[in-house]
Amino acid sequence: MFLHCGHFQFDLSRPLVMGIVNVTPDSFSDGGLHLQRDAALAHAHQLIAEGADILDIGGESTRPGARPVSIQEELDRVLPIIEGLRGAAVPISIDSRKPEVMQAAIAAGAQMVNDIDALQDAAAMNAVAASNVAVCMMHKQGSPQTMQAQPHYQNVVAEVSAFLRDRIAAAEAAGIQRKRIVIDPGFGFGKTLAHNLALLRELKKLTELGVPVLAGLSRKSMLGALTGQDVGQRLPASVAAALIAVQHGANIVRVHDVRATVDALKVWNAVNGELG
Ligand code: HH2
Repeated sequence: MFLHCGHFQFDLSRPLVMGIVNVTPDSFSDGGLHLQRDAALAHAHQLIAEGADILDIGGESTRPGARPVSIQEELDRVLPIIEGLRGAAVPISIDSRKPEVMQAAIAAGAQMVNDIDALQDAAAMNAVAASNVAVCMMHKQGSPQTMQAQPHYQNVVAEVSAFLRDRIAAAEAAGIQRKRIVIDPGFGFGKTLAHNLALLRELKKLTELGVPVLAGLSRKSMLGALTGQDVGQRLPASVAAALIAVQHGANIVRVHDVRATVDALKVWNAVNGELG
């Protein structure tokens, strides 16, 4: 299986690590845009040195109950980082659900769009279709403000899979080739602990849709629920979750702790896949 992100190509014979670079005031010392830019760029370069295969740049927190950010505010946060990473050794993904931000990010050099709304906005679909970038389409139930209120499914795995199948079809109909498409069950996005565990246990079912599967479990509250650890103490649980996701078919893991995840996957690769 292949993934084309702009001029980057991955053959997916080994799992990829997507490193998270948050450019939100709460994620770095709140010292204004300039300091924020320098801190985010330094962090991005560190993640590349640690072995990240893709960097995911986000300017809006999607945590349950998070405050929405204006288009301009999001652009002011992410564009300087994307521009600063032009020519980097790895593709840059823009984590946004705003078509205007996607478009500006692509123009600034992003090679992937990570959309938690799965391109359900026609303008977002068009922005990706009109380019050669990859896209990650994620499932969620409800909006980040309300999604954890009362998630409900008859069969979470079947429903998430059906949704993602429809999104793949819609993207292909809009002219986005399969080799550019990634899907994601959206751990924690309108899901109880039991829903998240069912999705992780049966992640293989999503691989049957024939496109790469991305799993984002890093530091999530489900790991807090399982371990009793605060968000800053969830590294061991996050590495375990990433490995389990890969074991169950994930092609890409989206993580904060790149070095630890890369090391864990080296062990996985040596036993199960390609060496190195
Ligand atoms: N999770 C978050 C954000 N973006 N994108 C994809 N494709 N999959 C995910 O699971 C996913 C995502 C979580 O958002 P946030 O609360 O902003 O935390 P962070 O970006 O630090 O993970």
